[in-house]
Amino acid sequence: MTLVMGIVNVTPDSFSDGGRFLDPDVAIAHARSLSAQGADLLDVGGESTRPGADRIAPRVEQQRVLPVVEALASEGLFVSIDTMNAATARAAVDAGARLVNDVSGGLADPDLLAAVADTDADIALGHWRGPSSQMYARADYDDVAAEVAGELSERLRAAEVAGIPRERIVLDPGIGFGKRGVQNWQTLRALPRLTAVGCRVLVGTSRKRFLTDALGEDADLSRRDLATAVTSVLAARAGVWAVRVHDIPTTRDALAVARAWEA
Ligand code: PMM
Repeated sequence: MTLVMGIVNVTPDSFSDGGRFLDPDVAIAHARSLSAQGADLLDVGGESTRPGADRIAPRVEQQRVLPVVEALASEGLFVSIDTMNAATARAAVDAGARLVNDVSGGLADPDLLAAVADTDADIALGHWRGPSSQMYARADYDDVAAEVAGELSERLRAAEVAGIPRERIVLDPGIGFGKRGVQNWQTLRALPRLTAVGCRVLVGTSRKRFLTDALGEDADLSRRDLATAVTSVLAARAGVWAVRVHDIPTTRDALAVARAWEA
């Protein structure tokens, strides 16, 4: 059964919820409510990856996320840390995180893979072609599906060489990361190619801009949760392990309906 990962952005500037949960107590309360709504795991992030975003110091990132990770993990919740920094990954695992979610697939910080290898945590490796400040600088592909699968296989190999066994590795095609509109749809259509690699796969489409290709340019954020639920169901049918979403009830309902259809 596909798991639902709830998004907890402790940032001032994430594209759909920036600034809403910057206070740790507000972020913790939000995460608890996502859990009560049925999120299977909670992805806590302190650095926005919205297109154009600048990097922040790991110290600032840790001030934002560590109190939240610690509080949620101490309640027995399954916490993932969304970070590209080895030091933050290490500190978050010490605070109880069980999954390190690196959208850069270990490329942004050359120490991250070895840092995770030293722990018992799992790792999600995202497909990434450079920082958010230059999000679309390398969004050129001859065959986006093949290139995403090929580049992720290289990151998988790098993680294994660093000492992380395959059972602890999750692959993520990085929807919206270095990919423009149609390239995201082509990547999603080819998800079975990624699930065939044999690792667990994670997919995040939630509220992302490419959804307006289907909904129309004027589809604001409030109209994107249903579209997210549909793409999440289609991803589940392609065999993914988890979907990363903001709105838990809509996606959970959609997944339940799809399961009833298939039962
Ligand atoms: N997308 C965002 C942030 N973190 N992590 C993974 N594994 N996959 C994603 O697609 C992903 C991610 C950006 O979205 P947000 O700003 O709404 O959190």
